[in-house]
Amino acid sequence: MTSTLSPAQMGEAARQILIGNDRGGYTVPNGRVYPFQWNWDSALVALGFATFDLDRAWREVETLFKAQWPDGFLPHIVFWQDDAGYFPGPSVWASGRTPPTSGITQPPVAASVVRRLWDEHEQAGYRERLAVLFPKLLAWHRWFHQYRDPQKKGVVVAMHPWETGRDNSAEWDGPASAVDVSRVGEYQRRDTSHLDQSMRPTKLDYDRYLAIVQFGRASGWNHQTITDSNPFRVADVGMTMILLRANRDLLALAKVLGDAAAEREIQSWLDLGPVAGDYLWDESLQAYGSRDIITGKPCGALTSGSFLNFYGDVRHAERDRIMLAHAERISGKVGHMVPSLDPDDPRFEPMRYWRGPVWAVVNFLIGSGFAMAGHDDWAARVRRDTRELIATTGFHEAYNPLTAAPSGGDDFSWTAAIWLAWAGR
Ligand code: 9WN
Repeated sequence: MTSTLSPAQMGEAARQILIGNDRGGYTVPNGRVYPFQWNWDSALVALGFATFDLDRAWREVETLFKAQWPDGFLPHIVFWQDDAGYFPGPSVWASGRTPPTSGITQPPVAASVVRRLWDEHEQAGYRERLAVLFPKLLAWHRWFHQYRDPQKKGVVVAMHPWETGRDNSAEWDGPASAVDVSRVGEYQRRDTSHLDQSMRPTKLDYDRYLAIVQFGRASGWNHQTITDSNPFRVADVGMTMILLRANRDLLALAKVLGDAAAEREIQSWLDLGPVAGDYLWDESLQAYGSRDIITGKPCGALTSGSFLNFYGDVRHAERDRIMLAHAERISGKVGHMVPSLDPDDPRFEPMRYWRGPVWAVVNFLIGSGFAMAGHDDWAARVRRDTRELIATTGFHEAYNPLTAAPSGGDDFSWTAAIWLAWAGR
């Protein structure tokens, strides 16, 4: 696919990807590499469906919530059917649930998606579906505040790099180095049989991923045990800002439904926003960043997650100015914003997954944040760069910020969805 396609042809190609990856009520991120339902992929994919099939969009989110656990937890993968093409599959997670699921979660974008479905599309006929989804969303957010914010700072503590959705970000290198990998044992990765190893996390990364899964599994996926003693516990700037935004959106939905008790509860979470902002501001980096809550140390990396402060509506005049100066500096180094790692960081690798490549979905969140904060030039820049990357190269998983070359899988559902809902509009 190249830029020779007209906008109408691009739209049709995007719709065909969603239709092709639809497995009946849920959409796989990519048929070969990721053959299950992923949490934040699915929610964002609903925005794409909403541009041509609103009922199907609501159904995507409803299907995801069918896998919610009784305590409100919403898993990062739902294994509606087994498939040997991905590792680790349901038998490794051993969640003991029906349907089988993983035991970790992912960035909570669902409430923000549901608010958009409600606000920007046909409402007639959807109020009852909103009323059914709302308590499920509320329960998931309550679960985050109960189990993932032990210090009550309004942050989200990720218990696994996979939870952040930014798997091998340089932020996790320090905290993950404390994870004991001596008893991981033999295993066979499947990702590297589909994709070039140079675009994927390393063997050491995978050993650590597996060791953390083994800890959770040994606990019987007991969320309190995980909160207290998981070997990896990091306040993630990305998930924190995404939950803050999602809480604002959930509050708006509580108002639609006239649920005053929920409004009060959600407002109490939002009141912690400035506390979270202070905790995640890294003085030596002069940027927002993640922080290891076991050692108390900042992770020391400026990533695309850092720019979600605007999306999270954590406002602070001086820090906002500094973040915009970072955007200016970085945009002078890469052809396409927003790289997943600062190109001035020695660990920057423009083709290796979350250590450099640009992700259309993250650009959508960052761009939306810039727009909400009134930084229209930056919002336009990020959207234009996303459009160019997709139009020039196709609907890939991610893109090299220097050359626009594709990184990872092709025919990617959420990239197609972001084209339909935002970048290609
Ligand atoms: C592990 C599906 C998912 C995304 C994540 C992305 C990648 C999985 C993997 O793919 O993670 O969850 O095996 O690499 O990092 O953000 O949800 O697209």
